Amino acid sequence: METLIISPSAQQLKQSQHVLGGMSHAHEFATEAGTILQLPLPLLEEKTELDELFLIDTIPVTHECSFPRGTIRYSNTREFVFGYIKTEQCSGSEHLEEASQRAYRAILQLCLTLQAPYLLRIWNYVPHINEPEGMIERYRLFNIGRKRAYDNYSQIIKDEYPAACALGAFDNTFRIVFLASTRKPYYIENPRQMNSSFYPEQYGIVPPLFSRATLLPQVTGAALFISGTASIVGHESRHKNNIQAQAYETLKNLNTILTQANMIMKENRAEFTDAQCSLSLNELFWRVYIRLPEHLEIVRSVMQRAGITQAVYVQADICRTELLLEIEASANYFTPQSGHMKNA
Ligand code: 3EB
Repeated sequence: METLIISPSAQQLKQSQHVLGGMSHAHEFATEAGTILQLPLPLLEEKTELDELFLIDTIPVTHECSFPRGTIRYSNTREFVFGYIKTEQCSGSEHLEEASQRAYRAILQLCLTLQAPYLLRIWNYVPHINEPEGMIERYRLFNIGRKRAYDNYSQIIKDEYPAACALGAFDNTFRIVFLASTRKPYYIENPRQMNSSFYPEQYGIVPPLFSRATLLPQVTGAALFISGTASIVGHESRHKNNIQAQAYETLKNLNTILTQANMIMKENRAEFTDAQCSLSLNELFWRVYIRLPEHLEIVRSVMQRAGITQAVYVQADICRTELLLEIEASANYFTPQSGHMKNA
């Protein structure tokens, strides 16, 4: 069985480790290997470990092809595929709803073809996400396209969805990044938040489809992917115009999601080969999306008070206009035998 390890840098690759792919904020990325997406969002703080890389213990093969409206690039092994699809969204180009549906169908078809039907994580970067196109907000059009594609592929995706995030992009490139596996993850919800597929229609006639986290059992423990998480309780946005209160509410949600993951680890010890069954907030790798750069200091001090230092802060628009930040995280649970250092 292959092992996927999440890492914030490619500095200390072991002999047997290869970069499957990942996301980088670094201006230049040293290795040509794998599929690396340079995130086009402004970085709010310079630091050394800026990446979210997926390392793998077999040699991946990388493919890139262009099609009339964009490119798809991916790297895969027998058990994993990581890739992205990029589409230019210029004036007069296809409607976002169409673009979203077409991109999602391409991803789902690829995963089906590669026999890696379980999407673990999707990152969506939608140009001008809060702006209307015609009468409807672009995020809502994006949601319509996503659901149409998922409905077309109900043989591989139904009722349970990958962990995800949806942010704005400041350029005209619509990017969807994905990680899929041959193995099925646990899908985790947050008891403080409504399952997004049941959101009422005030947020759009078609709901966003994602779970709050996914947890993949591995020989070395598990990989955890926590979705973009915001100041939402039930289905309602909380603390309009109050960045500090939104940051605290978001951390409460994240803490609850992590507790759910830790619980699954405890309840399924055997499957997780006796891995450490509890991670704390400071052992995760964090990415914090902030709408207004001037809020950086307030958000960072809330994070630091929660003991979180391994965080990358970037500027992005959030999918609901009243939300001022969104936070996501990933981490490895390790077994004592796996010979890995802890995340932190
Ligand atoms: C929320 O909880 C905030 O549309 O894929 C978070 C994660 C959010 C994923 C998505 C949206 C998405 O509804 C927004």
